[in-house]
Formats: sequence, structure tokens, C-alpha cells
Amino acid sequence: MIPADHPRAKSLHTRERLVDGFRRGLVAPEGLIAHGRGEAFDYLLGERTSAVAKQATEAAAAMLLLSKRPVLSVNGNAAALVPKEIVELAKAIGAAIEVNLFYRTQEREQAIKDELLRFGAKDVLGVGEGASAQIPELSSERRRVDPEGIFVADTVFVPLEDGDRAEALARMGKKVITIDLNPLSRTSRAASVTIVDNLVRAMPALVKAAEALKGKDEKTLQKILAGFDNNENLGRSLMTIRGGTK
Ligand code: PTJ
Repeated sequence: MIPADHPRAKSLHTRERLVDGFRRGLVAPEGLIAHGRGEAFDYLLGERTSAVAKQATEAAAAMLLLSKRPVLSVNGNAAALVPKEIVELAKAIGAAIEVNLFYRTQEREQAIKDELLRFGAKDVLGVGEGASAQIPELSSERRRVDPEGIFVADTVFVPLEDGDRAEALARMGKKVITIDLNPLSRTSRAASVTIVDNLVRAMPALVKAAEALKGKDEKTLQKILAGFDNNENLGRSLMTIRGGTK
């Protein structure tokens, strides 16, 4: 039992959800370690959403709304922590959802698909034979993608990614949006928009931003994007860690 008045109760509850996701076959054991690395950065960021992250969230929502074929790529950690928000975001922006795993097993793919369907997803791509296309120049299991999904997407949303695929997707000419607490990671640097924040805070905020911007005209959305520079934003996230900005 986590006491409600524990100063870090939220963070401990998030851990519990991930461990529960591991026990239910959604999360890879390595996913628990990856989360620990994220926690360390979150601690340095003060475990709250920075103004810098809020700007990136707005830019991400604008980019997703401007995309013709956006796809949300889901791994084990994302399915365990934010299944509801993934489905909500897909509905808000009209995106497809695709399972894409680094530590790929059929059982885990299916468990993740079932979890997303349980939260109201209409369809989930990339499972089993569905992932019959390949991302060029990528040797990990993440190379297998759905020919109707990530393969033909113009924008791919990849929360908690490994740098290799983010770079390979960018080489394919796709826009890449990520959520990663580490502003120094290769994924953060390869992405077009990086939200340096915890998945559990960033996803609800992204859903809200997408819903708020949904009715806006293209020009307004383009203007938001034009005012955003990912490199500069990452630099400011580092400053936040150093205590320079909020
Ligand atoms: O489910 P699978 O098989 O696709 O595997 C998923 C993991 C996460 C195990 C796999 O993608 C992996 O090994 O990722 P990495 O290379 O460890 O990178 C994970 C990144 O996410 C790191 O930069 C962490 O700092 C960051 N991270 C971890 N937890 C969170 C996070 N960022 C935001 N929110 C989190 N909760």
C-alpha cells in the first residue's frame, strides 16, 4: 500500500501500473528498466510539466492535426501507462493505432492490442502477419510495420522510442513526434517535435491540446509549427534541468 500522503505517491503509483502491466504481459522486463531511467530525468525536471514541454505539446498537436495519415505507434510501456489517452488522441485527430515493439513477441503484441480495444480503439494495426512491410536500414524488430499504417504514414507518434527507428523514420521522410524525458537521447534529437515530459502527464495534455486546436484553420496550425524549433526546445529543457528556466 502506498500512503496517500507520501511525497512521491504519484510516481510510486505509476511504478505500480507498470509492474501490473508487466504481470499482465503488456510490458517487457526491459521496459521496467527503461522507466527507471525516465524517472531519474523526471526527478531532475522537478516531476512537473515545464513551460517548454507545454510549447512542444502544442506544436505536436498542430503537427498531428495537419497530417494526412498520422499513426500512433504503441509499445508495452505506453499501453500500460496511457491506454485511454492513446485511444482518445487517435479519435481526436483521426489517427490509426499500430503496435510496434522492440522486444517483439506475438503474445505481447496481442495483449497490447486487446488492451487498446478494451479502451475503445476501433482497430489496432501491426499485429502478427499485419506487420508485413519493413522500414529500410533498420535491423531491430521495430523494422516490421504495417503496410497500411506506419509504412505509409506521413507523421508517426512514437512515445518512448529507441533512437534507431526514430532516425530511420526520419530518413523515410516522415515527421516524428516523441515523448521522452531524456532531452539528450537520440530519439529526442532525431524527432521533429520532442515533448520532454513524463508520458503520464504529457499524454492527457496532448489530448487536451489536440481537442482545443481541432477546429482551427490550417493557417493557425502552420503558424504554431513555424514558431517551434525542436533543437532550441531541447536546449531549453536542458536549462530547466540545470535550474535555469521553468
Ligand atoms: O515494449 P517494447 O518491446 O517496444 O520496449 C519498450 C522499451 C521502452 C523497453 C524500449 O523502447 C527501450 O529499450 O527504450 P529505451 O531505449 O530504454 O528508451 C526509453 C526512453 O524513454 C529513455 O530515454 C527514457 O528516459 C524514456 N522514458 C522512460 N520512461 C518514460 C520516458 N519518457 C517519458 N515518460 C516516461 N514514463
